[in-house]
Amino acid sequence: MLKKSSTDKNQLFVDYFFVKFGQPNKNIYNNMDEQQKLDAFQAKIDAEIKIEPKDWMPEEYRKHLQRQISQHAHSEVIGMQPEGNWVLRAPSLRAKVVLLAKIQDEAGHGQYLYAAGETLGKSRDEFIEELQTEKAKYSSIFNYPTLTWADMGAVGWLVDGAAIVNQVSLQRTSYGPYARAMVRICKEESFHQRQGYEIIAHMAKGTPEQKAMAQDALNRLWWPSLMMFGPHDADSPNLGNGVKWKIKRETNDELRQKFIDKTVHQAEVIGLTIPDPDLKWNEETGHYDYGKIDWDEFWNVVKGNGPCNKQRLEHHKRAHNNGKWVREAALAYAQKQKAKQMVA
Ligand code: BYC
Repeated sequence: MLKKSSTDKNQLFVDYFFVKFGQPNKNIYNNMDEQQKLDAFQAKIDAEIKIEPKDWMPEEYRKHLQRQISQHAHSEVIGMQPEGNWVLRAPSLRAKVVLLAKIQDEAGHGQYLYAAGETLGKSRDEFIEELQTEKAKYSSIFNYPTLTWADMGAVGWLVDGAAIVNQVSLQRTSYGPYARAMVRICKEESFHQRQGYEIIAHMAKGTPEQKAMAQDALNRLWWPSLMMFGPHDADSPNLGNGVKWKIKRETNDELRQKFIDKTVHQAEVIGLTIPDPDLKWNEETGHYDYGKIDWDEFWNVVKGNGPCNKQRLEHHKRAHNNGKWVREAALAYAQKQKAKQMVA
């Protein structure tokens, strides 16, 4: 099939409007009533034309994205903490350098995502305030402790592995700045996944004690990794709008299934066992069947009662307060430069 170029897609949109409203594309929203605007917006989404910051968009679409993008950004930043815990205890200089580089990448992901979120008309300060006052969420997975070096392997392999599955799909999300941020993030995430898999594979081939540590990390982090994809589709209140507006290209359950199907084989290759007695290949569906996820545990963690929720937020607040002078200095410097340019 021939791929439609963006010009073709734009033409499709314009054609649609001539047929439906008999008006040209320029300033198309100006003379429309609310329902026509919504129809026009949906037609654009259906024609696979990206929505850009200055385009008209329904308030609900804007809010949906502010919520999702900021929560994604918070996850990247809070997600640095469980790994930061191991920088000083990495078992070799190489391991330390690689881990440090990975954690710095996560900070960068947070930056791209906050910047993408800000294009929707909310400031970074507001997003951070929502995180610190627990109005905004971040991924449940980061509320579990990282107890051994094997956890650094399991985080990269499973947590970044799950994140990639979701984020590859988000590269095609309908909001331009979010989709573009995902392209770069995905490239970096695949390095993260490989560094984690290398650690866990190395330990799985090591002494019996090392192999036991690798299995223990898998046992503790497997189920929380499956929870990263969110509740089952039937219990996902944001799914309807997410799919209609092509913010979400695949559902929580579809992505979770993709992750399971590809990860089971990776565990087999290194001789580890997925901690799920109900895991079984299903010839008919062409997928693995899996056991029941403990949704009580999930909601308990999401509501702030996981093993590390309090610790993670307190650390974020402390670091944010300690960095206040840096933000003030950067702002003063920028203002000074701007004043100089005005004089010149
Ligand atoms: N944890 O209607 P649903 C990384 C909430 S970081 C906490 O299905 P939606 C990394 C959900 O927000 C990558 N909360 O929602 C970094 C909603 O509550 P609100 C993180 C969760 O949005 C450092 C409610 O439950 N990736 O890779 O359609 C080191 C109902 O859910 C969770 C992203 O953030 C959860 N797991 O779907 C290493 C991806 N799941 O907001 C690695 C971007 C659900 O209505 N986000 N909730 O109060 C998404 O793709 C979607 O937002 C989700 C949820 C799939 C997470």
